[in-house]
Amino acid sequence: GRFRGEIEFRNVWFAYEGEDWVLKDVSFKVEPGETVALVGATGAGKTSIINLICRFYDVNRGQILVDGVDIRDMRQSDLRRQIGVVQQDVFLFSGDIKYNIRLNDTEIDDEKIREVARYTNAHRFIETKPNKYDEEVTERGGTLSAGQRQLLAFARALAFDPAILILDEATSAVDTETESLIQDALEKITRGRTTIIIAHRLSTVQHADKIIVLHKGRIRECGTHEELLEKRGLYYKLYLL
Ligand code: DGT
Ligand code: MG
Repeated sequence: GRFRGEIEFRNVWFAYEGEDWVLKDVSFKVEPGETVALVGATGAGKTSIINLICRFYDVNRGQILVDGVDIRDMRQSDLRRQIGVVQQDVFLFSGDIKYNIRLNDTEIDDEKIREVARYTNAHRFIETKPNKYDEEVTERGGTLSAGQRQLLAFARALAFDPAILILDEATSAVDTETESLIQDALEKITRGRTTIIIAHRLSTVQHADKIIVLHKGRIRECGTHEELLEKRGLYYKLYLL
């Protein structure tokens, strides 16, 4: 069945093969349906947290639980369906637009593909292509602009109606027109899902239920936008920049 979407890090330590600690004793909990923002300077460890939730890597010490279960005890296929990820770099496959939304999951039929493309505001640009949903793209994008690739990435991430949505700088490389299309869809897209947002622009994270501030692999502060401003700590400094 569908996950509830609770995420918990318990004393997580992580290093990439043979290197220094990238995450040091990181603990936090995200309730189902909450929106949490991860902020911090470049190299602070934000994307590494995402890499661990998706099990691109495993923790060295500690535990990551989703709905109370250690993700190492879960099936990769469940994790893949229940966690939708949009990153700054979109990976495309040579094939048509439909394939790039559903990938190898043949249970996502044409109707479902259209539905999710409408939902994420990708449908409009797809309709402008000569072959519409059958338009061929290449790994490098072909006729698609950066913004169009990003809209496809949103459609792909949401195709399985995931309980958890992760956005890592998902709009930082797109044109302003695409950004407003994404912004328009964002409230609808994140409703009813646990959402983790990473964005350099702090204006997009200030409405999060909770903001986690990372500094050199450790959690330095955690709270709402107002609480963190009042604290006059690291978030306050980042916000003033
Ligand atoms: P950003 O995206 O520039 O704002 O930075 P973060 O906060 O996303 O940082 P992150 O997690 O990408 O990097 C944390 C540290 O880990 C940093 O020293 C670079 C290093 N690192 C990141 N990805 C990899 C990787 O794939 N392999 C290795 N060996 N190191 C990595
Ligand atoms: Mg990053």
